Amino acid sequence: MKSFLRNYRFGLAGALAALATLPVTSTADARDYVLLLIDRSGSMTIPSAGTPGGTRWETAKQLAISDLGVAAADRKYAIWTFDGTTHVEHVPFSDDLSREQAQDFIRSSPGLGAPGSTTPLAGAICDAVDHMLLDLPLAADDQLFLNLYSDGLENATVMHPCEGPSSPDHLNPTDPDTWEYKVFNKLFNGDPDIPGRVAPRVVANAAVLFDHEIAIFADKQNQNPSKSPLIESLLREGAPIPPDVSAFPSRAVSQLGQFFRFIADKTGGRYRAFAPTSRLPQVGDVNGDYCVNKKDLSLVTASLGSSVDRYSPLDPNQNGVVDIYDEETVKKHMGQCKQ
Ligand SMILES: [Ca+2]
Ligand SMILES: [Ca+2]
Repeated sequence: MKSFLRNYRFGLAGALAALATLPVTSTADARDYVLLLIDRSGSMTIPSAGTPGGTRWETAKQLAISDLGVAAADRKYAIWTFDGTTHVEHVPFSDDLSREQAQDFIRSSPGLGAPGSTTPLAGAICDAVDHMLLDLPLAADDQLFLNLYSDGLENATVMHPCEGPSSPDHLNPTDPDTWEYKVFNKLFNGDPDIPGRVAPRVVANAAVLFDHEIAIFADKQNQNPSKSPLIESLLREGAPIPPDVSAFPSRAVSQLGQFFRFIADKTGGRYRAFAPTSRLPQVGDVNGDYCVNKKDLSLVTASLGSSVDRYSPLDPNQNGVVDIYDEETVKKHMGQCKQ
């Protein structure tokens, strides 16, 4: 089993490495499809001190609004949430909202509604991938982005091809019963039951709203399991506590975040983790100082035309090239800072 896992990972790594050596083929008429998938489960009501509004839910919405500030040649948006046992399609691609209209929708009331209930994470990811792969009039150069905002523990996907128990460490894609295995496969090749060995079509950008307390308290679960914030968040969702969760060591809880890192890394996307006190990113900031100023513009201007990895901060629109739209993103947010 371990050798299979090793081969699986090396196979993907090899495919991605081969892709990285290819010339960038982005064309002027290529279109981006960005599906924002936001966790609306009950645990998203947990306080998040760094955010105006004060909850993970508000943080997730602010991150989505910020990510919508990225300029691109031709970009279409869909906005989904998930809770209960399925996803909710608030804005379909066919509405053809501008990025400003999409931002306004998220800010609006009732907009995305309010969080509550359980977390059908696996089914929501798989449904989103299916929608993009099967329902869109895709051209070869079109890019597909799945922007996921979640605090992330699957506990409610039922009667679904991606249904399954949690992997004990959330990182073992070789156990064909688990939801992680099925989500990996769905992202990598469109089929939840066939291990991915080809370059993924969908780029997953994963933002995880993480609570360091979970890892700290998880070590003490055997002594006082009811005090675990992770378990309390599940109880808040009205979800049963899966046996593997009640037995989580802190290492494994940390690997919950690793699941999101894994899907982002292996699909060429971005992984970001936010603790309750984390500063949120400033769109247009390419040097990591949380402000947009002439330094950012100089960095982008000096690199115009350069090929970069899609997770490079110099490439906000993630098309693998520092282009005039990246420059536009910086200019549009000039002077803005995140505290
Ligand atoms: Ca900056
Ligand atoms: Ca770019």
